Amino acid sequence: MKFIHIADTHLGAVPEAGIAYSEGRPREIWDAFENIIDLCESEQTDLLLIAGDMFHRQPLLRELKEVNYLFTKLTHTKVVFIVGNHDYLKRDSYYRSFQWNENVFPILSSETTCVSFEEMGVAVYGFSYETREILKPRYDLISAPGHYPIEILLAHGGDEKHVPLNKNQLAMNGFGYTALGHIHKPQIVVAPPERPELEVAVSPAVYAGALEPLDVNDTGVHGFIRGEITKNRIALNFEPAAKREYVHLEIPVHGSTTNGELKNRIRSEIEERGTQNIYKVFLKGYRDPDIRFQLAQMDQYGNIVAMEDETKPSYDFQKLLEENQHNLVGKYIEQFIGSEEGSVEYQALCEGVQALLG
Ligand SMILES: [Mn+2]
Repeated sequence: MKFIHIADTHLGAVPEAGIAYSEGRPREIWDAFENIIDLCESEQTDLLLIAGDMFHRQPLLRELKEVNYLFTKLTHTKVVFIVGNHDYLKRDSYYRSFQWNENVFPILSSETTCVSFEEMGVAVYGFSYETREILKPRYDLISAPGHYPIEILLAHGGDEKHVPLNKNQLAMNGFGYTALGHIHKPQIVVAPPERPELEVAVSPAVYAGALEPLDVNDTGVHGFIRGEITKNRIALNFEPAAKREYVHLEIPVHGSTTNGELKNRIRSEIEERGTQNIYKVFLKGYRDPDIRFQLAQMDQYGNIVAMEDETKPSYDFQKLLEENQHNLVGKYIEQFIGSEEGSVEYQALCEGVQALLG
């Protein structure tokens, strides 16, 4: 059985993306979702698993119609989804009354429910959020009943307020695969055994991660999981797919760095890492005390969402020492002068002088 596992698509989100990409970014989130549907169709994937937070907030009726239209393009793939904490099942949620196409099997109960596909020998288990938070570690109590050759758990959560997870419990839950959502960084929680015939049976559990990154701190690659599972064996691959990445860029500054030089430096660093990506820039080190960095000038591609100037002024300590021989500043400089740039002593010298002069 071939499957694709996605999570946290957050349709309807308006992510921070800089001047260049902010306007188009909500559409890109939808396009990423549509690309997955097209991929399922072209590969004739058997099962598409969506592990919660398909929407960023309560879906509008017309948005469900758009999603359902995309699902109707699938001639072979069955779709199973649960609802997460972002798009949780409010009392008047459109999820509750919507009529989905016949290949779509939403699990819209807050009780653990099973969706089965006899022809594939597959059953998917899961539950949806009816509230923004679920504090109980409910997945600890769910194990595979063993009624079908292939049993999958579709799950959302893993932090303190959203169904805390216990890795050891997951590993022993008996499911052929636990398809996780909620944590946006793709990661393996329980790895599949490399040689299942030799190893104690463990149940693999994986976060697909957000299909597209949504937050400036959500750095690194994003995409989805492509898998193939039989009764006794599973193959899993993470497939990078996101159009953009958030990148945290540290730029070291020196005593001779000017605005012009800094601007060129940032441009070439961004060109090297990709102008399609979205950046948070940190300036580090000791700057010429005469220079003020003009941060507004530095966003040449319109893809910097935040800049933090963490530089400190570097002083001409010899000159300061001469001018302050008989006061505290001079006494302080005497203690540290001559220490190597980059050492703790040098840092103490710079920060202490800055504090004393301030
Ligand atoms: Mn979530």
